[in-house]
Amino acid sequence: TAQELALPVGVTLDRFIMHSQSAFPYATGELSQLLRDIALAGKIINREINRAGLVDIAGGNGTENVQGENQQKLDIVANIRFIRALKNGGEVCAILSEEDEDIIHTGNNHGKYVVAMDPLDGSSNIDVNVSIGTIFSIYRRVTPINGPASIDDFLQGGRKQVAAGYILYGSSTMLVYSTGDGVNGFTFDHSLGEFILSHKNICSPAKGSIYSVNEGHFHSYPAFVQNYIGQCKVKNFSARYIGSLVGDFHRNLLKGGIYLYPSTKKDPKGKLRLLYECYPLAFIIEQSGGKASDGFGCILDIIPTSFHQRSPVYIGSIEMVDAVVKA
Ligand code: AHM
Ligand code: MG
Repeated sequence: TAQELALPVGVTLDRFIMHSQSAFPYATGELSQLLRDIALAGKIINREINRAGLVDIAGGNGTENVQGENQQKLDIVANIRFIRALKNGGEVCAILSEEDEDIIHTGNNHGKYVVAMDPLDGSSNIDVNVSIGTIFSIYRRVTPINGPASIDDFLQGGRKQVAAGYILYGSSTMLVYSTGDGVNGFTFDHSLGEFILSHKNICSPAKGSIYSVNEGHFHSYPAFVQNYIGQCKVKNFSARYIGSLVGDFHRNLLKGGIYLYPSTKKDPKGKLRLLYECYPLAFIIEQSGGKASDGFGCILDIIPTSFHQRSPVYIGSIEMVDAVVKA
């Protein structure tokens, strides 16, 4: 496997992708190219985010950006940039985005892949200079090549993902992804303009002592979740909640912990979206040895029915996820 083809930390993402390609079940290179396109989109969004604090100043001057677009909110900008990168890359025939009701046809009908994504997650943190992220999920299309993509390409189910990952725009910018052969993390080196392999073969610790949940909604959570939060307090666990799924997930992946977004009385399916928030992170957590549940079964086994459907999610260290379900 690619993990066995040892590559040292410090190699570039391009080198890593090239090296791993030989281990892909279908080594035609298209998935490799698609991963490079996503990395490029991540770099572009990273650039936009880094100057976000200046946008209002520029906007005040009535300026437009280089493409002649009016200055827009960052999540919209990220959506546009991502779609453009995937269109130009050519491997993707259609995209599902949190920002758009319907799927977006790229015009690349020969493309073998579809991508579901949340281009900029953690919207409440965008304007206050706190970590945000991009989440993506990749499927091989099931509709015939050279024709249009359809809903069937996106509703294949979480186990059919061929790759998934996220980009975290934090104190460093990181790309973390899996093609079903373990999880690897790459840190963006600004001076080189490259993602560098920094976190090789990430393994989710089986136990943890961090819990991440919006406790303000405690009284509307199901009894088992309230019980579990109670257990965390008895055990003196640390509460850590950024309100950016990617950031909270990433911390818990590295340190051991659980992220919870339960159902509430008002939102029986919780808040997070199955196709481009829960599935991709569930893919990553399982690939790293952790677990993702909706309180009943594995997130990846949920049968999808619509583009923007929601699901409760309990995700992270395997023993913690098992404990919440039993609580
Ligand atoms: P968004 O897609 O509108 O940004 O919402 C998703 C975000 C997650 O990143 C975060 O974990 C969660 O919403 C926070 O929600 P809440 O403010 O209800 O705790
Ligand atoms: Mg989101």
